[in-house]
Order: sequence, then C-alpha cells, then structure tokens
Amino acid sequence: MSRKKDWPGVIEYYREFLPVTDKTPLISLQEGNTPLIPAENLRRELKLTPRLFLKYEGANPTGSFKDRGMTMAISKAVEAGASAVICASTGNTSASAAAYSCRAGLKCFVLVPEGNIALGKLAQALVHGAEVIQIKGDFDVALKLVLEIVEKHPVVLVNSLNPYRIEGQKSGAFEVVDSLGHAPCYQCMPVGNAGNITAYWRGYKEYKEKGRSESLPKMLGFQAEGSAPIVRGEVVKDPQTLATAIKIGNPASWKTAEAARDESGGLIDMVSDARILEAYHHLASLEGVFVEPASAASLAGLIKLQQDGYFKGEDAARDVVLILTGHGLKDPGRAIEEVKPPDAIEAELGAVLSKMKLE
Ligand code: AN7
Repeated sequence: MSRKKDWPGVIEYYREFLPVTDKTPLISLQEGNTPLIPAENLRRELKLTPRLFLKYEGANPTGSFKDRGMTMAISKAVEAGASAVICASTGNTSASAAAYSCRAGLKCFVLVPEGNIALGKLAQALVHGAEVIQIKGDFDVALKLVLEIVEKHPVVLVNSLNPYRIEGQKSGAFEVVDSLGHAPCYQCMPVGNAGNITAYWRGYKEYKEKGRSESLPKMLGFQAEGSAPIVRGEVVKDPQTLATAIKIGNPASWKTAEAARDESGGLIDMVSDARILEAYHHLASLEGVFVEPASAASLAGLIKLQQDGYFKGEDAARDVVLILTGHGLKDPGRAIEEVKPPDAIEAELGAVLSKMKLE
C-alpha cells in the first residue's frame, strides 16, 4: 500500500525518469499519487464488459491533471532564472500555473477566452494572484497571442508546448501501471490541446522500455463533437461544446496525438454534449465521483464504443482506465444548471419530515 503521508510529489518520486538534476529547485504541491478507483457500479449498471478503473485527477492540489506538468515547468523556469511565466488556457492550466507561480515567487500572466472559462478556474487564477487577461476571442486565438509574446519578451511559456509540461504529465501513466501492477488494455481520455494523450503515451512507452511493464494500452481519445478537429481532420473555426476545458479548434499537439493513436492501435473519436452530460451524471450518481464535463468525455466515449461493439474477444473483459482529468467543483455553474437546487422550507420539524416523506 502506498502511504499518502510520505508522498513527495511527482518529480521526487519519479526523478529517474525526469529531466531534473540536484540543482533543479523543486516547486511542488505534492501533486500526483491520485486514486485509481474501481468502478463496479458503472460496469454493472451500464453493462460494460471491461474491468473499469477511474484515475481521479481531480484529487490533485489544484483539482486537475495539469499540476503534474506544472510542477516540472515551473521548477525548470526557476532553474533557468525566469521571473515571469505565461499561458493561454481554457482554465485548468491557468489555475495550476497561478498556484505554482505564487509558490515560486514568479509573476504569472494568463490569457483566457472571455465567457468560456468555468467559474472555479477563474477564481483560482485570481486568488493565487495571477494577472488574468480575458480576451474577446477563443482559446486558439489566446494561444497564438501567447506564442507571439514569448518570442519577443522574457516570459516563459508554460502551455504544453513547453516540453517540461509533457515530461511531468507522463507520470500519470507511471502511476496507472504502478497501481494496477501492469499496463491496462485500454485507456480512455478527453482530448483538447492534445498534450495529455501525448504525455500518457510517452509515459507508457518509457515504462515498458525500462522494464516496468510488459505491454502498452490502446489509447482511446475523445473530443467533443462540436470541437473535434483531430477526428474531422481539419481545424475547427468556431468550436462549440459545454465542456469548455476542451473547447479547442486547433490543438497544439495534434501530430503527437495522432502518433499515440496510431502507434497504440487505438482511436480518437468524438462524443456529443448530451452523451458527455449523461456520463457526468453516471459518474456522480453511481460511483460518487464528481468530475467536470470535459472529464466525463472519457466515460461517454467508453459507452459509445461498447454500444458500437468495439470491445471484442478476450480484450472485451480486460482492464480499462478512464482518465478523469478535472474535479467537478471546477465548474459549479454547470452542476447547478444540471440539478435544480431546492427551494427553502420552514425551519420546523413537521415541514422537514414532510419533505423527507417520513410523517
Ligand atoms: C479537465 O487548461 O487546455 O488534451 O488550458 O482542463 O492535454 O489539452 C485544458 C485541457 C482535458 C484536455 N480535461 O487536455 C487548459 C486546457 C480537462 C482539461 C483537457 C483539459 P489536453
């Protein structure tokens, strides 16, 4: 059994796999070591054949998987003598960058698409003291602007185009193998800017090369239907989805996502917003796991593939790991819209018992 109490964070724990030296200052919030939760209720209720595990990345310090990459990117920025960092973000990257930057004493600039960032994420970036710049444009425009800025100014890019982000994020794959004792047969995950699928695939390959696992999973990535450039094979000009985290029309790591798909024998498919919401409710009500909508794309995709008869033969009963990338509290607006909060009643025993249908 791992003992959370002693967990040092992903850089220290996986040091031999990461580009750090004794001189690298470690900026960590003890990220990683997230739970791998068996999901028997989902399996039974939805008649899913594979054995299901939920990698709950919402349990990271800022509530998303971004912390794995951010501990690396910020540590290396400090090592290089940086004084400021910048990212474009649909929300989670900015929340994570803001938290790690304030810990490191770095100035943090974030460009976010106005009206398309979940409230929890915006609150995090602001509370951690980042300079939040809302632009009247989408994520793809924000990233383009950021890339122009870092070319001419002494500000370090901490989007996943920063190679240290991918290095840190591959620790998610290491943990899945360490928890299961082997690589899963399949891994389902949402795909937005495509850094995470790139990172997981690299992680699984490196672990196998180093003899820590004997096999590789098939990588199954899912985009939202209205925001599915990789599936459609072309940039999406005006991406649409309620899963704002993956509302991205021109992913930065497009090519490496395709490589992960093809080398692993997996696929990248798309799921509708309706299916995403359905999966969001299943995770919350059947397993007690609250995720943000983008993360529910993992389960929505699995359900779709199961219905399409994708899982065949012996593989149909093997392990599937769903990467649940962000916490449900990130997007309280969506949650409240989904479940109508109750009206207040009189503060009186009879009224409460009546409400409970216990009179
Ligand atoms: C919850 O924060 O792009 O395919 O700027 O927040 O690696 O981009 C977030 C992406 C999935 C997609 N799930 O991961 C950002 C940002 C959640 C996310 C993704 C994101 P990538």
